[in-house]
Amino acid sequence: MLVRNLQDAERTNRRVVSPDGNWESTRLLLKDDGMGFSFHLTTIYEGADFQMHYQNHLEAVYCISGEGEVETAADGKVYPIAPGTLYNLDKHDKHTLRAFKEMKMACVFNPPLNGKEVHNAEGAYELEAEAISD
Ligand code: 9YT
Repeated sequence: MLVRNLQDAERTNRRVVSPDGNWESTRLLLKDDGMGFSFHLTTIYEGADFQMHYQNHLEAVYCISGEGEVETAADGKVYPIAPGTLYNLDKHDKHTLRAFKEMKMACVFNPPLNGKEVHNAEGAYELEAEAISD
């Protein structure tokens, strides 16, 4: 059995702060844990408005708190985000995420992240990023 606590993890290098100033993410489960996915608690800062394109990953994102929207680039559709919303990038959808109020999100990535990923110029994560060490 593997048990971790968010407050404990936030005090380690599992907490990754994006250099773009849009978000931070505490990565509670990573590739090395062998679950086949990674699981993160992510904060999207109020006012964030940025594009992502996870060409190498699928991601499910569940909103715990806050308010915002996600827009898919291919068709311009805008989906409101509120507590209880789950959006899924099932087609590696290029998208823009906007936070009107700070949002707390639970995120699952397949394949799992290694640990230290931050977005590259295209808004994707590389597959061979460095792992974190506890
Ligand atoms: C919702 C989203 O994709 N935010 C960017 C951070 C990402 N969830 C992560 O690395 O945990």
